[in-house]
Amino acid sequence: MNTQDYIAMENELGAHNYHPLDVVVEKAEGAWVYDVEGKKYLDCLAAYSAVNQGHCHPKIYEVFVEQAKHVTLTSRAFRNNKLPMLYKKLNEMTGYEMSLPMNSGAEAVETAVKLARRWGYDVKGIEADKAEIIVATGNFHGRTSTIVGFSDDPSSFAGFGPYCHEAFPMHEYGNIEDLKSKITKNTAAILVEPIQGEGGIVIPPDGYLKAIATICKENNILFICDEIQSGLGRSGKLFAHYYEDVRPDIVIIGKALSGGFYPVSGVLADKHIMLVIKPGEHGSTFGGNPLAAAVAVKALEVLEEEDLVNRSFELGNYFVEKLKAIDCPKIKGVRGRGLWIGFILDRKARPYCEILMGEGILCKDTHENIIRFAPPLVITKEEIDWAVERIAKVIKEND
Ligand code: IF1
Repeated sequence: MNTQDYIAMENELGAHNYHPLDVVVEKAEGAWVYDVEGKKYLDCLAAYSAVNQGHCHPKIYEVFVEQAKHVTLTSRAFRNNKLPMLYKKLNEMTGYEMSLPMNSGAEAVETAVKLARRWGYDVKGIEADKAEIIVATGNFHGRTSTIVGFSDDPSSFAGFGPYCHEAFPMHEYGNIEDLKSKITKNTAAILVEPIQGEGGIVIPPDGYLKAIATICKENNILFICDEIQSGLGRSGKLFAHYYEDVRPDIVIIGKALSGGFYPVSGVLADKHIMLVIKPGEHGSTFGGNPLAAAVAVKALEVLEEEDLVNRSFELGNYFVEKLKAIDCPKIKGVRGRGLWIGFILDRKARPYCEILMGEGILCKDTHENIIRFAPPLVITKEEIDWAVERIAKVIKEND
């Protein structure tokens, strides 16, 4: 079968809930993927930052296969010898006293919502069923019906209601005065991405996160940071909120937590928050399974062993400077933190993604006119040079 055969089968038999590029990937390694015709592409999306460690990282693969020979899943009705090691690794690496493991990012966000509400009722004393969590315009936190219910993007929420909007007041991302105006006696938490990914790598004004932390402290409100995409090295620091030296009450992680081998996500918090959820009140069949835990420990170790966070910082700055040096009026701006870059055009970006695919670069547009460049953090300077040469050529030579 060739590319067209796979596409035809997918269109005939699969739900049409995506509009992917017409590339059929058969193999992937490091920063590169290979299609069914053997053509290679530099991956500048990294599965939306789930493969920060590079595709099919050999050390994570080794742990994945070895653990799969022992035990993969017992449910949480029993204990296993790998989950405590993940708790320990996350505690040592992040400083949070506890973690609660889940599978998808959305499940971890839902967990944070439940944790904050329960804390609001049991600790803050909010009236039953009145807890509010303030969210931001332009947010993306996943696709469950609760989560899309507090999105302001019609492509996420339209046609999937009804919703409980009063439970999720919305403030303008970056606008502290607007945020303050949304606080009530029922506010349990404020939930933000420290940098908005889907919004097109939107970096908030300096001091925004610090101001949220201060407001939360002054008003007995939990500060929740969704680091599912921005975390684990993507932004050039372990967490993007480190740029403002704040310590959120709850941090949500996922994606690169497994290096792309397995859905692993989680919530980090200290005991006085985490323990408001009692035994039997939350969980999932696969949450915290030994295969997920073993893979996640190794994925975190690889980030450290290969110094991928600093690599992201340094090579991200290099990539941004090279893109800014492209002299072309179609480019309205380049913004980013670490190897997480928004390339802003004055026109629709998707056609350029398709032309770039022909040049051997895979990337994804967002919000019409922005191309995201977010390669695996193992990319080399030479590969960045190779990519920028082609990006410049494609942007200049195509209207
Ligand atoms: C898709 C983008 C979309 C996330 C943040 C939670 C989640 C995500 C900050 C939910 C997931 C993924 C979903 C994926 C495409 C990608 C994405 F923002 F990264 F670009 F959709 F907007 N918080 N983001 O970024 O995690 O449940 O997906 O594991 O839906 O195709 P998930």
